[in-house]
Amino acid sequence: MRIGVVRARWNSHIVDRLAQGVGRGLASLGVDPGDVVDEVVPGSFELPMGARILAASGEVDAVICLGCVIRGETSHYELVAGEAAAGIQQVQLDTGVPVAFGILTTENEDQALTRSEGPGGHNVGTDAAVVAVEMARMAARHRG
Ligand code: DLZ
Repeated sequence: MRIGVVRARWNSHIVDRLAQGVGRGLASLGVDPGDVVDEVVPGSFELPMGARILAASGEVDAVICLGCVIRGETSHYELVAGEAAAGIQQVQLDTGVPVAFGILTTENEDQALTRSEGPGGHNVGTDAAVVAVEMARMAARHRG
């Protein structure tokens, strides 16, 4: 199984933690690191386009999008987060390649740290890895 990971450069200190969670999640599910295609895009707004490029390439069985949009830091919060979510859904429905939503949308940086494996938290990147593999396996089972 080959997995594409598209990361936003915005809030990279948080997104890097999500990427580590993805790595651990994929490894625990038996995905070889050599079968992971990594790409970086400027921000979460560009994640759907990055996902579409990978999904359409035929190189990967699923894509994981990683980003972090913090409300307190942007007046564009609703726009960036909403367009990223809608775009990702559109890409997976249009291409038939599963795209996992690993974007943190939080009120502040503390919440983002907790959800990327801060104290008492978990890692949303790991969740996204599990989703990507589950959906890729489902797609493979039903491929005609
Ligand atoms: C412009 C912007 C702002 C204000 N905030 C964020 C953010 O919190 N998280 C994120 O991933 N990206 C942000 N961006 C950048 C946009 O996603 C996009 O890269 C630019 O608007 C250029 O299209």
